Amino acid sequence: MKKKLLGTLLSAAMVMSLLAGCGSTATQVQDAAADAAATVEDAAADTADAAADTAAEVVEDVEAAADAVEEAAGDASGNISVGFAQVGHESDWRTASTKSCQDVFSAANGYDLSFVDCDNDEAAQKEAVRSFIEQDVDYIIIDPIIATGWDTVLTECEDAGIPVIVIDRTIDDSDKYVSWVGSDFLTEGKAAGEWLKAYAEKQGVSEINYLIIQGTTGSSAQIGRTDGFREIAKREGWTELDAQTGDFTEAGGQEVMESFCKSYSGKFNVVVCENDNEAFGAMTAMDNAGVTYGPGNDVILISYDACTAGLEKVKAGGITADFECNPLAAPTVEGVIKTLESGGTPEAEILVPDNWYALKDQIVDFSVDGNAQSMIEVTDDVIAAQY
Ligand code: GYE
Repeated sequence: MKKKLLGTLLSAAMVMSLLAGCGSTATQVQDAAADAAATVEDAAADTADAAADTAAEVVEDVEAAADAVEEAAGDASGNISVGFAQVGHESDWRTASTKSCQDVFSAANGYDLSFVDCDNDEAAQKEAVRSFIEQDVDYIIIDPIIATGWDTVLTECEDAGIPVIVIDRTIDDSDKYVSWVGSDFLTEGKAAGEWLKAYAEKQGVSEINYLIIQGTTGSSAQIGRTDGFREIAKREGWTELDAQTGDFTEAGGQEVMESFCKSYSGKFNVVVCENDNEAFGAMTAMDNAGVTYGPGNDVILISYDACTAGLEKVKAGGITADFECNPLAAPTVEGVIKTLESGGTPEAEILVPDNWYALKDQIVDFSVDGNAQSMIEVTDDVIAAQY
């Protein structure tokens, strides 16, 4: 608009001067005026284009300089940038895991942490990893929601030269990561099964009809716990009435247990919940259905995780035995990063040890794969010391 206005004003001025100075015919004057206007407009357009080009170049230069300053500042701070693609916020265990990571990878400890809660969405988790590649972080930590579907994005991390550390759940279809740090879910499942065998014998319970409320389908925590428990169940000839996922949530546990109470009323004497939050939901459902559980009652209730709230339910006589999964793996992950920073090679698999918990009368001797296990009696002090 401005360009046009300028052109028109200049053209008018030239027409006036032609009319005054040369005494030409009207047509000649009009033609000359049109030519002059076109020339001025072209010139104005060229000038504006050149100015726009220069402005764009200046903006680019300024942006590049800002990036360089930012990078230099980051390097100067000496901070290590870490992207963590967390599963979600489905359970007490997850809350403890997130807190542990945020505490360890804090600015005070020399880290810039990009934390993404993936809300149990597999696609969102892959996108989070890709956003860390875009940010060019120094390390990527992944707690894989499910165990498969990882090779493509891990190849992208490898191509970008960013080391990946897997925490908690495992990846089964790719080996493009430096280390895995977590618990042995298969052993947890077997421990629950072997404990049940010994405890049922002690109680004189000869027939076992069990239900499983499983974790997120396809997660290694679900697969390991289910497989481990089933291995013992099969060997002992127990009957599995049903297995359904409660997605590691309290609401999911309650919903599944409500349907189990209707479908298998009076037929089950063991309920296995693959985490504490599902057990809390199952307890509500059993309360509503008038089913009693815990030591000395109709149903033996087995759970995994053994976070504070879970141990409180053991102490209160609700959960019969609780098989821990330690969520505090972040300090070990930091050890892996420190090893890499100093040019070393970290171990490919680092196991976080777990404990098994019950009240005194539910503590029995048992072995897993020939290894004698010990249990911890749940007391107020034990609960207070738990995460
Ligand atoms: O048992 C459950 C959580 O991956 C081991 O995920 C973890 C499991 C944990 O939601 O509570």
